[in-house]
Amino acid sequence: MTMKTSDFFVKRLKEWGVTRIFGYPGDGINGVLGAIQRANKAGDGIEFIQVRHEEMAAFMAVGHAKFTGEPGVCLSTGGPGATHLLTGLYDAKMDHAPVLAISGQAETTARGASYQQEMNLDRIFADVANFVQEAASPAQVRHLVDRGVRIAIAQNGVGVVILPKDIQDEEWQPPAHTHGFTHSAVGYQRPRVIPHDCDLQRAAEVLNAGKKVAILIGAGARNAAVEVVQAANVLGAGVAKALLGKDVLPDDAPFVTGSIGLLGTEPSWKLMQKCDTLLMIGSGFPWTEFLPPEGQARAVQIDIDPAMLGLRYPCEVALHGDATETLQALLPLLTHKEDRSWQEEIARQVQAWWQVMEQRAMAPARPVNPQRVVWEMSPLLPENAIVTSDSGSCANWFARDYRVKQGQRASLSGGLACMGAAVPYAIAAKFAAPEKPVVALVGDGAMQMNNMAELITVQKYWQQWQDPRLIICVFNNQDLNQVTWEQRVMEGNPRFEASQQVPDVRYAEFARSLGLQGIFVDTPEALSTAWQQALQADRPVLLEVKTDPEVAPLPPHITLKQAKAFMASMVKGDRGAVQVLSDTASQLFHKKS
Ligand SMILES: Cc1ncc(C[n+]2csc(CCOP(=O)(O)OP(=O)(O)O)c2C)c(N)n1
Ligand SMILES: [Mg+2]
Repeated sequence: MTMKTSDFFVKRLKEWGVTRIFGYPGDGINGVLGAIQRANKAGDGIEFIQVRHEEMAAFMAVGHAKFTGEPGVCLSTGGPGATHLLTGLYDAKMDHAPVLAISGQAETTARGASYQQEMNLDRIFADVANFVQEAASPAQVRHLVDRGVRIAIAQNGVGVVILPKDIQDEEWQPPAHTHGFTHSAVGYQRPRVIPHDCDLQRAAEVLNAGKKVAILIGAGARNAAVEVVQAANVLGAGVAKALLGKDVLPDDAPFVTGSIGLLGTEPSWKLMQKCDTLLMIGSGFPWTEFLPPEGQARAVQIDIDPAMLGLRYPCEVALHGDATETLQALLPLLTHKEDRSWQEEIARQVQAWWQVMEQRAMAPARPVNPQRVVWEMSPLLPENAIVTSDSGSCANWFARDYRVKQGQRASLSGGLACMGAAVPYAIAAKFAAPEKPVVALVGDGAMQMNNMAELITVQKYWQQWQDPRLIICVFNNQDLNQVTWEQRVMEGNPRFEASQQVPDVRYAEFARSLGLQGIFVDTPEALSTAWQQALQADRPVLLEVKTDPEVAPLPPHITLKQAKAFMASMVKGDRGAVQVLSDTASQLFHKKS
């Protein structure tokens, strides 16, 4: 029986286990959409989720990959649809999430003719993709799917298949058994990647010699939580978490110091400043100023990606291996540290830090303290909740005030730190786990940029979700606040009204206009009830909170240089800064320089 190349393409995606595609149509990709439609009619299809913008489709594919471990798939027409995908694909690349992008293209007969919507898409995608190829003949399509998906999975990166319109509609031709054709296959099994015994031995020697061991984990330690806890116990270590590894370990373990970095905690900062030994597991955490100064600590690193080894700290032993298997092989070689004083000191700091967090969250603000929004959410969240955060000051509160529990999942755009990912990630989470409640934390700027439009996608699909609870919590501070603070603290400039102020929008009302529930909060006392209401709702909820832009997302430590720059911005006539001075001065000046 003959079939179109697009029908074969969809069939092959099915064979790879693809069940859902996030995308947006256009004439450049209509052949493939027709094939999805035919497959669905035959009862053997792929679910197509229509988004508002292709960038959001790519973010959803990333969210799917992060929350399921399966490759996420997004689709666009050629030209503008393809360029819209690009930012989301960079999110996949930078957070090592496997994503396949399918893009349309002008007809092969029009290529090179400056035709409408015709671009050299393979060049556009070349930097972001681990594999990119435009089809020029139906016989190619089999290996393009196979390579695109396999490389995306195996390299935790981006595969892009570009299909010109005419190829999609041509009769499918299997590759001939003759010169000039290739015969590819479906399927990929992850290998065991374990370092040699001699290298494990060297690593154990370094770790056993240390008296003050710090462990840093990232998303690469996701399946190794049990082994990380065992290692921390044996070594008497503290464990700090890079942001993408926030949900790898719950925050209730006494030696878990929480997030690290500018958005991190003081115990994580101290852990790194005082340790004599560092064990990094599955993390590409970029800000090396938050790691021990070079020479202070002897270091061991474990990473499945050799490109990440020896990159952030000069480790003595760099182990190329899977986190779980490598730790399992390493654990029997470690000796139990008798002296527990280092870990006990860390536990004391962690305990004290949670009190600081509570005090900061409960401090009065005008009108609502944004830290309190997340602080009040945290204990109310069910143990199967998934939390996403956008980029902006809410990422600070997500990092510090959200006390993640065992079983919860959480993520955000980490490496790219791109605005606009929270709602599409949350939508992808709802499709991947419709039985779980999902919360997205979003700033008003990010809401206006593109998250707001995706509320329409929520409205379109929410009734399909077994558990309809999806809470989009908007921090309405009428400011691009994270950057306002960067302008103040990093540059020493006062807030620049023209670039920072964002219009006041009625987010809760907008949600209501779509048939979703809208809750508006402008007093701190109402927060707890609002969260409870949202968590009991029978439909998605937009929880809009009027938050105070003058609550500083202070880094865990602040350098004297930054403090001086901050002070300079005050005297240059920054109105908000005068208000904030009294609140933050004490936090600033008992920090190290
Ligand atoms: C696409 C993109 N553009 C710009 C930035 C720089 N940026 C980071 S946070 C931020 C402010 C976000 O404002 P909002 O969403 O209102 O959150 P707030 O910080 O006010 O809580 C900006 C502009 C970015 N990360 N991504
Ligand atoms: Mg804002």
